[in-house]
Amino acid sequence: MKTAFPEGFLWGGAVAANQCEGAWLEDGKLPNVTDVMVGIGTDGKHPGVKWNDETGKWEMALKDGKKYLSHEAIDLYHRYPEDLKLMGGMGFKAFRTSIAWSRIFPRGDEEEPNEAGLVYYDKLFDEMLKNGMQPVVTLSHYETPLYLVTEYGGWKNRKLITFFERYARTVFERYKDKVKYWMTFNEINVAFRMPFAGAGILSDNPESPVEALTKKEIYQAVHHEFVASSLAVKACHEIIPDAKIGAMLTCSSVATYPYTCSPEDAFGTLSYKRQTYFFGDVMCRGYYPAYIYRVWEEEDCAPVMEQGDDEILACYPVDYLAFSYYRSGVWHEAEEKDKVSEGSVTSGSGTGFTNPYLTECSPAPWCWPVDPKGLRYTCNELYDRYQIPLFIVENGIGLDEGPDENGVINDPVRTKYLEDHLRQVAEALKDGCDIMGYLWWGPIDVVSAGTGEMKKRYGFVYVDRNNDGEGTLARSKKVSYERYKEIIESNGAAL
Ligand code: BGP
Repeated sequence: MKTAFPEGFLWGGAVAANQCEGAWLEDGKLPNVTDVMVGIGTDGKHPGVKWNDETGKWEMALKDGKKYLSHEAIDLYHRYPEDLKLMGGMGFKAFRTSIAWSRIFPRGDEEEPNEAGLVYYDKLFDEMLKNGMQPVVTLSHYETPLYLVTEYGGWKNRKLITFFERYARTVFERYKDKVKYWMTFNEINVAFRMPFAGAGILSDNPESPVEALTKKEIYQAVHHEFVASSLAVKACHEIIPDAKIGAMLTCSSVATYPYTCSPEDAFGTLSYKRQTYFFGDVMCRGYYPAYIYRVWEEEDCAPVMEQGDDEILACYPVDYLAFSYYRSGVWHEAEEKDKVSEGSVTSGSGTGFTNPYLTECSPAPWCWPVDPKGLRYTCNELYDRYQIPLFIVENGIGLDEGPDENGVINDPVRTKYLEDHLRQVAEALKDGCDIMGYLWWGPIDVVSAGTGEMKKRYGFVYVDRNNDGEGTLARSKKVSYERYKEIIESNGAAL
């Protein structure tokens, strides 16, 4: 059987420490930013922090009556041998997770790492390798240590570059023989839409932790992240010469289509897409794109840069571009431009207008439009623009499901989503796009990042836990499990 997928294609799945590990304060770990939010979408703008008048600083203040499901999550921290065996059972070649930065440097500013945290990831990566999977590791998946935010102001503060570089060098040294695929910041381009989760920053306004942040502050934080990311690329190449390190962006917004063929909608779409490209342009090309200088000048929001920063960006661009893709969007200039002028660079996937040409969407209340061809479109756009390898590190559909009376979890919608998207990946490969691999988001049910629910399930493996936090945590295979296995076994020929 013929397949478009190259030999060595990295088939697999992806999760993030904060959505699956649980054990949020175990073995020396301290909170990170996502630990004080139920969901980054639901209370990202009003996280569990309060202003302390005496110290003049923010401090953690979890909200009464809220369920922070991620604190225990699916307890992967203790159950990883069983879980990784299940992943290996599908024939995964790669498994993506993040290192929880605050397991390694609990506050974030220590000189020495926490050995217990390092030991945990040693065991986790060994187990992945034992089950035939290459670890693919994100250095921070919305996981800035909270202490760095409350004490230092998060990424607004240039000191975080030093702390991040120390952390990156520590884990590169420790795992250099085990991990050959790295990424710096998960979905770095959400910084404007979700500044606390994405860029680990809070305002200095006691009334408004997030909404009072200025654009200038966000550009500043992002600039620091860019420099930190480049220094991590440098360190990775020095310490692990045979490793690859990438940028990671949410690229659902790359598949944004003009609502009409009016030049207004066409240019509006371009401007909207630039809110995502901005991040790729700096990290893949190594310099700020021309169009951003106009924004900085007109809106007086240019970040302060130090001498030598441009050289760091230029010398250490990323090796590949990793991205998530879930859905496409529609841009209607007349309706959307007000929202844009409020938020200028508000990247991520705007919901936009309903696309009448798309007939499927994920179930309510999430309602994400399903657009497999949008994935081919995205691959082509990104490859045309950057000409570096692409890595699809998140794609999937969240469904509310459970076992039927016979204990079977039948999920044909997930299987169809998987097949339809993979067929479009095959098309993109035929188009000439260089794609390293495809990782399904949440191959085992995890806590949703956006809403903090268990109910929004992406897995081929079901986890018995509900939105109230009840359940045995037992794992069981859904029907889609065998189909993904078959596709992987045939290297895509069975599609
Ligand atoms: C991406 C995040 C993931 C993930 C996924 C699905 O933006 O990188 O962490 O969870 O989206 O989103 P959700 O969990 O909100 O359905």
